[in-house]
Amino acid sequence: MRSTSLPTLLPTAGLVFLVALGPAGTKATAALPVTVSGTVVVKGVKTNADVVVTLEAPGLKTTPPAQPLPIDQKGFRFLPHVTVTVPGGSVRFLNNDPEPHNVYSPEGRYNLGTWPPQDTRDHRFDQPGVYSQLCNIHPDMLAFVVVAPTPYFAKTDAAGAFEIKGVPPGRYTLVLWHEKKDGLEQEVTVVAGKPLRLDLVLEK
Ligand SMILES: [Cu+2]
Repeated sequence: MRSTSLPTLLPTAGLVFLVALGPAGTKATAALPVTVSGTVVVKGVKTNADVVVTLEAPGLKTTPPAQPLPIDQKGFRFLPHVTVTVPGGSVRFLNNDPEPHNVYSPEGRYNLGTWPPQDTRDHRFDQPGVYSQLCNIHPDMLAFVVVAPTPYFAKTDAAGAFEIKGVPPGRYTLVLWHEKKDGLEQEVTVVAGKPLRLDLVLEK
């Protein structure tokens, strides 16, 4: 009733009133993205870090980063241990050690060869998936590149905390990945104007 009579009588005041308090105001915020955050506790491992959290739904568009994401080879380790990107995204391996390193991936079916200190190699990932990164000179070296089919992803810190900003309202499958766990899938609904907080446990 109000929405039909007010604009007729008081066009300007009516409009302001509706945007601020009325149903029109609710509509205006409906498309506003939401922050999805929370924690993941990973049972039976030393740290809650390096869990990849994704919010997946059919038809989500992804844009690869303009620059390759760096993975350092330093102290005979890959740093970071887990890297997340989207299809079309590249990584750049930098040998920061005094000896040669190699990179190969069984899942990716590539071997980038062996290269000397301070040299780099790039690799682009076109398909979603999890790709282990290994060095055939140093069998203890291991890293993962997770190629997510969604722009809405995060990686937990040592406390298990994660935050995904800018999620449009809607229904998603929340997917957790951890290198030593089976993972977890859960349906979640993101509601406009309501930041979503999730406290999750990875048991097995
Ligand atoms: Cu190596």
